[in-house]
Amino acid sequence: MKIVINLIRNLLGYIIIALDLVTRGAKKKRPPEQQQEVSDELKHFALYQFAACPFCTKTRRAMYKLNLPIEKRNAPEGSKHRQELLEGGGKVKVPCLRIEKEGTVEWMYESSEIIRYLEKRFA
Ligand SMILES: N[C@@H](CCC(=O)N[C@@H](CS)C(=O)NCC(=O)O)C(=O)O
Repeated sequence: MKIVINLIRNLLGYIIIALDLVTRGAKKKRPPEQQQEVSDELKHFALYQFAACPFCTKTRRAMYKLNLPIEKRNAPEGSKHRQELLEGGGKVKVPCLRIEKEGTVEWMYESSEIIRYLEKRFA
């Protein structure tokens, strides 16, 4: 039964990914130097995610629209990224944005909060 539920969940997840791909439109354009600055800043960011998670798709969509090349780290069962997420953030829940600044690390959960933060900082 669990297999069937996971299958349906993944199928829906991939349908949402496909819908996102065809409706996402254009990404934000910045002058090259400004985009380079943003990209450099984003080297301290990583998004822990599952490929077919709808909350992750929503977050990736916002990242795409804001033109934010943030490293994505898949965290399936048994992966080292899942272990990092558990040990660093305290729970396995995605999406989670890892933000490193001045030697400290923040683990931000909740897609809406992550998107709000990125929009405020990079829009
Ligand atoms: N309210 C959260 C929901 C996130 C959520 O439910 N994520 C699921 C995946 S779609 C999860 O991480 N579940 C834990 C697990 O599957 O181990 C958000 O908007 O980010």
